[in-house]
Amino acid sequence: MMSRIALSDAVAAALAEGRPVVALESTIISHGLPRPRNLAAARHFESLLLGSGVTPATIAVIDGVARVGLNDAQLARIAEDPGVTKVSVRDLAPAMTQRASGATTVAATALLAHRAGIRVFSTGGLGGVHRGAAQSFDESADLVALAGLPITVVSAGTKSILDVPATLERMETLSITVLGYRTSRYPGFYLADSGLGMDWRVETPAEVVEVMVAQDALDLRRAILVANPLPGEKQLDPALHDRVLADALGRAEAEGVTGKDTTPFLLAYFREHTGGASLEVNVELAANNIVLGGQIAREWARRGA
Ligand code: PSU
Ligand code: MN
Repeated sequence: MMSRIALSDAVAAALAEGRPVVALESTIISHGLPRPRNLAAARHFESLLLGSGVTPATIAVIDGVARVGLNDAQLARIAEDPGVTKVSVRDLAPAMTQRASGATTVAATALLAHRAGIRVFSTGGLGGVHRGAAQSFDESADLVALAGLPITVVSAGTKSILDVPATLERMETLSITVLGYRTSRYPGFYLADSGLGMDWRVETPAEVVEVMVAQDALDLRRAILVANPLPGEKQLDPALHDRVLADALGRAEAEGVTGKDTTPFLLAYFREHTGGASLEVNVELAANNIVLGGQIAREWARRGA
């Protein structure tokens, strides 16, 4: 297995020396953010970690090679090549055998990060249960993947384009531990508060690491979701949000958008109809999660756990 996954020299050295590493997904670059902002954002995300002594490991499949840690040309390829597809867990093996290039979702990124020995992963917002899933069965593979991988994922909650209460119910069923970071209100991606509560709250990266250690002691191989809201003053205007969301869902239905195209479609709709404000919020919340992921990874490395 390992022979099919290529670690960059920087990531391999950091892991071998017990230094902190944070995994980053690439679908947010290829399908979540528009060109050319996506490449600038991808570089910015890496620089946030490098600046605090943490090694970034952006993950993607490039010409059939599953790569953990990308160089700048590979980052640019993900950002700029329209032939780069969205690769989830089930797509990994055929993408590799057919020498395809794909940006990895949260699910596929978490899998490759875990196989490489990385414990902390920062993203924007996870996939979840889509609205209307009772009919369409559209539930992101992110949830099932995280249910089976011992990795700590920092995210700004569940995208408000999804059915957030149903997503929390599924995470309970799948036994994904949810920790509110300095909040008891489950964050709503573009919004600081989804309107739903959480059972567990932590105040520090060290507390997150204690939960990781306790889960390891129980041999509980499931993800820990650290739900990290944007500060209230940085969230999208809630009235604008609610209006655009209703329109976006209507357009998706009218245009017959389904399956893996749904999330990119809704995110793009938001961008166009908020005058780019949702884009700024998306970059901001991802950066916020990357900073916290770096702090957790540093604490994890410090404990030598
Ligand atoms: N969060 C973002 N932007 C994104 C995504 C999440 O801020 O583009 C991507 C992630 O890669 C996630 C995927 O895994 O959307 C979920 O897609 P789906 O709903 O098709 O599973
Ligand atoms: Mn889906």
